[in-house]
Amino acid sequence: MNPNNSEESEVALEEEIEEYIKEPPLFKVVLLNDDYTSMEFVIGILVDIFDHPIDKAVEIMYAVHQKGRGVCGVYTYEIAETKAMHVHLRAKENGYPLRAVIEEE
Ligand code: TYC
Repeated sequence: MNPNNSEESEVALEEEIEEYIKEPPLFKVVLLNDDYTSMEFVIGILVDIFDHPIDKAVEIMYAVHQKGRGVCGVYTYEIAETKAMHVHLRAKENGYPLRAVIEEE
């Protein structure tokens, strides 16, 4: 880039500003059904890790149970990754195979 070209530097500055103000990408945390994890355990996960009220947690759990998968929340990348990690840690501690995956919106 030519430092004496004000038009070029203006475009570069505009690009930099646009990058700075852009909303971060969002990621869904998707819970997967399995045949072994107890319904109560999944409801506990949805309440404790995803902050759903109990009635909503029951609704999501049944939707995942019936459809095979379901969104439990939408977050920025690090938060989505951390929540999925907590699901796996807690499932492992309790001997369940429960899985959560993250998908860009
Ligand atoms: N299918 C499980 C059962 O019948 C319940 C379940 C629901 C498991 C949702 C995982 O993400 C899940 N005990």
